[in-house]
Amino acid sequence: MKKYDVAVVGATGAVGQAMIKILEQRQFPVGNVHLLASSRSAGSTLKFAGKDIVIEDLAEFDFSKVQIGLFSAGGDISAEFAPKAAAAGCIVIDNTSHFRMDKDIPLVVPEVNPEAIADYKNRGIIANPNCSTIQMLVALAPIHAAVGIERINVATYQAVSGTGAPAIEELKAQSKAILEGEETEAKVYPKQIAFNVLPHIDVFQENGYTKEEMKMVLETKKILGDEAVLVNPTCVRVPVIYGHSEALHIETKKPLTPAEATAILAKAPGVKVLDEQKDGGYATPAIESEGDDYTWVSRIRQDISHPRGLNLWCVSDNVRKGAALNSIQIAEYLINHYL
Ligand code: NAP
Ligand code: 12T
Repeated sequence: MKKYDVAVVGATGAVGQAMIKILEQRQFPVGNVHLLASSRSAGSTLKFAGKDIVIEDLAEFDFSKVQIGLFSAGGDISAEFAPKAAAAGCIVIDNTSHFRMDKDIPLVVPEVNPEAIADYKNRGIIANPNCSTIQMLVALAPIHAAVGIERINVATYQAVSGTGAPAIEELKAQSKAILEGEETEAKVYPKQIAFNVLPHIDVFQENGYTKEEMKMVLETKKILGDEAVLVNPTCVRVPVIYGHSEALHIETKKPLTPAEATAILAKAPGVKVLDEQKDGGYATPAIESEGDDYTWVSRIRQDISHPRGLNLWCVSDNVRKGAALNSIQIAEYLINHYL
């Protein structure tokens, strides 16, 4: 079997660590692997497939050594190094928001618009969408394809792992301090996240929405190829470590009963329906989604205030399907169809 040399950029981070684990678990045909991070980590080692691999400094890496680069070291890093890597012949799959809305860069959820991957030829870069957009579209694209969706109202309940390893530490440290009756310290988030919720993810925009909310609006239109679809988001951080949840309220073009929606979703790729309408008969981030590849859908029911309204609850591991797994699915499609 043909093998591909792969660079993981941001290998020490929350997403990079998940990338390494998923490359191993899915037996991606990796030839040589290069684990890249900042000069702070260069020289120390990480394990890949049972071997110790020395971390290399991104700033000094020669991207002509690899065919695929999985980038998750922040938008500024991608802005500088992704075009350089692409110029050296490495195809970049980028997890940051930097290139997502560029017209000539494909923005891909493999269950939804894999055909867009063909456009990697434009600039040698493929963008991975935002975690909240990915799981929402895995759940809603099959309904959009069947009956059309006019409008999506969504409230998210997002895990701290979305912000990276330091945020996971902050939630744990604050939780411990509170349980021990001590003062808490907030560094990563502007207010205490333990035993609290913050209606704020990413930076505030001029229109009063946050950047995370606007990603959901703009990325949804691009991925569905439907400029008319309306998205009204509120993004909220909750004290969960892994797994984002979303309350989805949709208005379809043609009416769709909850039973019909359930039948569509039961056959949809990447979706698992858990909707027993009894105590515990629904998906939760810490129990069902953590470490799992599926987008779980529960609480499928008629909007009692709207004739073409449907409500759903969806949960997915934000670091896996929301970032690392989605990128590696893109890489698999790329090698199977184009390389
Ligand atoms: P993290 O845990 O804080 O890790 C950051 C990683 O970036 C570390 O490996 C770090 O290496 C590396 N890095 C930082 N500065 C660098 C530099 N100057 N040169 C080379 N490497 C550098 O963050 P994370 O959660 O893994 O997220 C990383 C990025 O992925 C985010 O900024 C975001 O853009 C993207 N992301 C996307 C999604 C999504 O929705 N698709 C979700 C989460 C994250 P050191 O250990 O050497 O500092
Ligand atoms: N600020 O990739 O904080 O656009 O949870 C993903 C997650 C940005 C992104 C977060 C973020 C992204 C977060």
